[in-house]
Amino acid sequence: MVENFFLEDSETKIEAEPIDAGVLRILIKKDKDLEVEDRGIVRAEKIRSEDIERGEWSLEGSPENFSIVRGNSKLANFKDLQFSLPEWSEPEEERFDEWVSVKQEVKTESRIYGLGEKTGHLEKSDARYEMWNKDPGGFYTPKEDPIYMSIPFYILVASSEGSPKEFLGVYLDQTQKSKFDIKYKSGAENIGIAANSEYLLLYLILGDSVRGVVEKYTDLTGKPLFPPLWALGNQQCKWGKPKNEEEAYELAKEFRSRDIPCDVLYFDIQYMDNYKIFTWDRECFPDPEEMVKNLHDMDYKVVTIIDPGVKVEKGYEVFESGLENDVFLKDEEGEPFEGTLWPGLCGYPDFLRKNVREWWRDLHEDFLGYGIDGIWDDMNEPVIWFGKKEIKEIVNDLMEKVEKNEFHLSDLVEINELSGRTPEGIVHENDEGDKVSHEKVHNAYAFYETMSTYDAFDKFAPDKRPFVMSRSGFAGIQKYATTWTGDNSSNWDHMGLSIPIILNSGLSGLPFTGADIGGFHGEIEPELLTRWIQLGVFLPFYRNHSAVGTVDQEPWAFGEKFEKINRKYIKLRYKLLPYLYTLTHRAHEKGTPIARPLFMEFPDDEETYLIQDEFMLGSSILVAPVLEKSENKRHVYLPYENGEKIEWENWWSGEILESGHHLVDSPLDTLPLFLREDRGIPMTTSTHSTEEMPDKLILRGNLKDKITIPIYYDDGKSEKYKEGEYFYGEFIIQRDGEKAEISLNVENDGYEPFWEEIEIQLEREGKK
Ligand code: MIG
Repeated sequence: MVENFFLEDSETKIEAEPIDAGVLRILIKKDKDLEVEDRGIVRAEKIRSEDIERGEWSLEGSPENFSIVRGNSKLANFKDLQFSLPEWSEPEEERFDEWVSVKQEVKTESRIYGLGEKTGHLEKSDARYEMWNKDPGGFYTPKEDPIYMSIPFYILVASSEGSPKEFLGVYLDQTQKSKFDIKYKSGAENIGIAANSEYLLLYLILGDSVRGVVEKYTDLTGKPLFPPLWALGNQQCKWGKPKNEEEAYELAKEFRSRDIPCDVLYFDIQYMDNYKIFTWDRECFPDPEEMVKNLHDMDYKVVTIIDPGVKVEKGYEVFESGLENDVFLKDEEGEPFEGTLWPGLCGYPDFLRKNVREWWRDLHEDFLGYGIDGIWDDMNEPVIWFGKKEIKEIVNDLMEKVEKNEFHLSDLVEINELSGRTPEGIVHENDEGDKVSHEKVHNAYAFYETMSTYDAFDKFAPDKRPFVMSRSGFAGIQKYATTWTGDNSSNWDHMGLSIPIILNSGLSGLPFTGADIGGFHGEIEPELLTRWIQLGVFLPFYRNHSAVGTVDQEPWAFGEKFEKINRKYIKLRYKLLPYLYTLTHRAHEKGTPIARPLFMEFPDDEETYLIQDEFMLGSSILVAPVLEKSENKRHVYLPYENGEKIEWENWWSGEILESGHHLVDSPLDTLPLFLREDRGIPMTTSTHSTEEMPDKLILRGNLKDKITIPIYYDDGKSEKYKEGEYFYGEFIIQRDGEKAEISLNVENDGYEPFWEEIEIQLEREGKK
């Protein structure tokens, strides 16, 4: 039987509870009798095992300075516990008045990863990070913090001479504003952790590898959803396009006539009637049901955007039923809070409450009923440009200043800065009827929203695998939604930045993430678009998207020369689908990232730990995208495995390169790509969309001795895989002198695989 154990002094108490052999829950609280509010993020009850020996773990020291010990080894050391804003923090707004903080002592040479969707480097040291979901207002700088999403989870990799590396995950299970100082202002040997709260609730996660820690973390916060196969295809989006039904068909036809595979068309806010959610602009889209049907007939899927703000308007059905069901957030006087978003003044649903989530779920009945395939939940940080009361105050204030002749231009600058800052005095109500300030719930707003959007599929499209995409999020959102990195920019820096963000998201439980390919904000150059498409092919989620008013960036936008290369790479994406799908299924089952930092696959190779311009897709392919303009040769590092040199195969030439540094050719039509020694991937030929599966399986491998190639396959669109209707097997390719022997171990044959023919590609040394 598990028992809790604790440390205390006259004021403070630290309670520890082993959840399973590798997970310890630690609660640090000022007031001993304090009850912690459960926000429903962690599913400890799911993994809590009964036969944990408490004897393995102990707490040593005093509440101000304590260590966590297991067996004979000290796993973590925490010190300087204080119940105030720590000295390493920036000053705070008054409303965030109560703080608790602690420092985890770490070795200066230790490395820290994760922290979800954060800008900056792959390795997170030497910086501070804030967890407060925020739309940075249309675009962000490569150092912007915070941005849309908060995942208060990091992975520490510690190494000391002569002893094996240690891996530790630390998750702060609190949705309040929090802060992390990674070996920066808190000192080179510390990680500062602070929360706007009167307690700290931490989970320590042990693993013998980065992969192990991530997988455990997703035991705790939930396994990622399994997207339908089409969501791995090419997805086309642009704000403002298609602006009407005809344009949608034109776009759909254009991909086909240009022989560029495409699976999904997105409808951004232009489809709505005056930005009223769950409506259509009937002049431009007279019969959306018919349009969706027609697009389905052309083998496209349709995803529509939904914002959280419900326009305050008499007679507007969604608003009226919202009032009737009392779903909106309130102000301190208990009146519905009103704030501005695209339609003007809006009410915001209080997703914290179950009945509100059910109300939201039910709003999807029509859309899902007539076949819409995916829902894109945007602006759910939530964005509130201004509260109604704020607007009144600002206007009065300005009027007064103008009358008194005290108006300065800087007053307008100040207003601009106020825009998008979460207004004060917003109140939620929980299922028990208690009031909860928005400050405590803010970071999880999108989490609760997507929980409900996800449920809509169960109810109104039970035959479909849910597809929900969300901009904001919190730890655990992976159960309900896929995410993207928001409003990036069309420049080379942002393309490079997308790699560390996506890799760290994967290490934080979000394996299925992408950035707007081509960049959202600003005008793209042809060469950058091509390089970005090449990169996007190897990242989990592939969507081309850009802002209204920017130059078009479809794959054909810049003429034949570029289109040809773009086509080749998008087709390569489709050829890789069996591999991508197998990886995506694994991510769903285990939480294992799809795109991986090199060190995850080559933990013994010290050089890999800071590399952020290369990554592994699964464990077989190393991707070294070109991230600089006019770079016809690229420096590439090919890792060592277990301290040994291995042989990497250049994907394009078949040439064998040994572990180490190389300069490789990278003309515009070449993204440097390498197959790892004794690894392989399942591939196929390309088709126009995932609706049509080819009948050929291609096994491509870099064979030295023996390769194992797993492959997962199912209908790609339903939930039947849960009842065993899937195929899973492993091909084994074994060298036997000059020959290779191939066998297949089928583990589950609940679904007919797509191939009728298998082609084996094992050529090396340019013999392709
Ligand atoms: O205020 O719906 O990040 O992808 O195109 C901007 C319009 C609102 C922000 C999203 C972006 C989307 C845009 N939205």
